[in-house]
Amino acid sequence: MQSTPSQSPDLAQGLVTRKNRGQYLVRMNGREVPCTISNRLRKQLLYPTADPASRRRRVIDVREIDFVDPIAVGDQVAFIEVEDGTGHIVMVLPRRTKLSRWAAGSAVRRDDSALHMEQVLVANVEQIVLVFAAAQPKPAWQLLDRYLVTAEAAGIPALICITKMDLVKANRLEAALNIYRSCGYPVVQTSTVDGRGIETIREAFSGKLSALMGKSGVGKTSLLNAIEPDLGLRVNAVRERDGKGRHTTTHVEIFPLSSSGGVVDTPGMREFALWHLEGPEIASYFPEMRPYLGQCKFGASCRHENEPGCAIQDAVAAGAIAEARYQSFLKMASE
Ligand SMILES: Nc1nc2c(ncn2[C@@H]2O[C@H](COP(=O)(O)OP(=O)(O)OP(=O)(O)O)[C@@H](O)[C@H]2O)c(=O)[nH]1
Ligand SMILES: [Mg+2]
Ligand SMILES: [Zn+2]
Repeated sequence: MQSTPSQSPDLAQGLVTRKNRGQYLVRMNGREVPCTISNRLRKQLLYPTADPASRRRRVIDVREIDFVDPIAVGDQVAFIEVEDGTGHIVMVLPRRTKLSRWAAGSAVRRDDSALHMEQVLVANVEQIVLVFAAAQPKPAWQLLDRYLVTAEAAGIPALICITKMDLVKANRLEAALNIYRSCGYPVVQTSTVDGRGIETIREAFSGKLSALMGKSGVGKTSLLNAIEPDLGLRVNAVRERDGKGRHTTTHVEIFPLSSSGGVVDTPGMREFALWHLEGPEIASYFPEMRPYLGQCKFGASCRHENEPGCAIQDAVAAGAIAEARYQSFLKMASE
């Protein structure tokens, strides 16, 4: 094992906010230090992430790992400062959370389990903010359910933000939103037109690293601008630089907030959402289903579809689990 930064006074520590082709921007005390890592460290860091089921464990050739970067945006890294103002990363600190997908290119190498590798898109996210509009476009609850499952699977708290509240009557969405509240998810309703909820959402973003998820047009940029003037502009500028067809290269960048938190906009979220989930396992990512797990007649083998004596189906019939949420579960479990 390598020593910790505190044992090595010559090491600096910072947050990876952005990266591009082996170059990492590391934020430390408000300053951004361009950093690199050695190929040797690249291999060392990568090795432990190879599929543990593989009996042919080996260090993977550097040329094969171009697409699987051992350092993710959001990582805390220790680095040696070089005289020219750049840095050399020597260690990645343990991750508290990660949002991942399979590495691009792994599908063509399915026969070689050593290449079934996880690509961490963002590390250490502390909160996922799911942004949906009250109208224009109207809320897609099934998509919200998918995002919530993603957050649950990653072990990251979720917050639901309903924007454009000025476009609907205040109680218009209460029935739907109460379902989510009763599952334990906080809901904040905002409008950048009349200003409601902005102070609440600003506080919710403060002091932590948040990932935004939400379709185009729901008002993410407007919301960020309301929280902090020009933050939304910075996020949008990056999107333009990136272009629209960004389904392969997923550009991820952390935007620091003046409140000491940060925001990461994650354009590729949709595709990797359920990257490692299996059918029945998904029920455990619906908090309201958890109390019933293990109580079905067929135990752990129950798929909660049309089996007799299913505790989940009984709870749906009794109104203890919302029908709409159960339908979302069935859809996800059958994929
Ligand atoms: N009435 C109303 N309109 C809003 C509100 N917030 C945003 N809009 C409008 O909704 C449209 C889309 O807003 P954006 O903030 O650009 O949406 P976005 O989620 O950033 O969209 P992408 O960048 O494409 O992902 C714009 O025309 C905004 O003016 C709101 O609270 N109320
Ligand atoms: Mg935007
Ligand atoms: Zn069941």
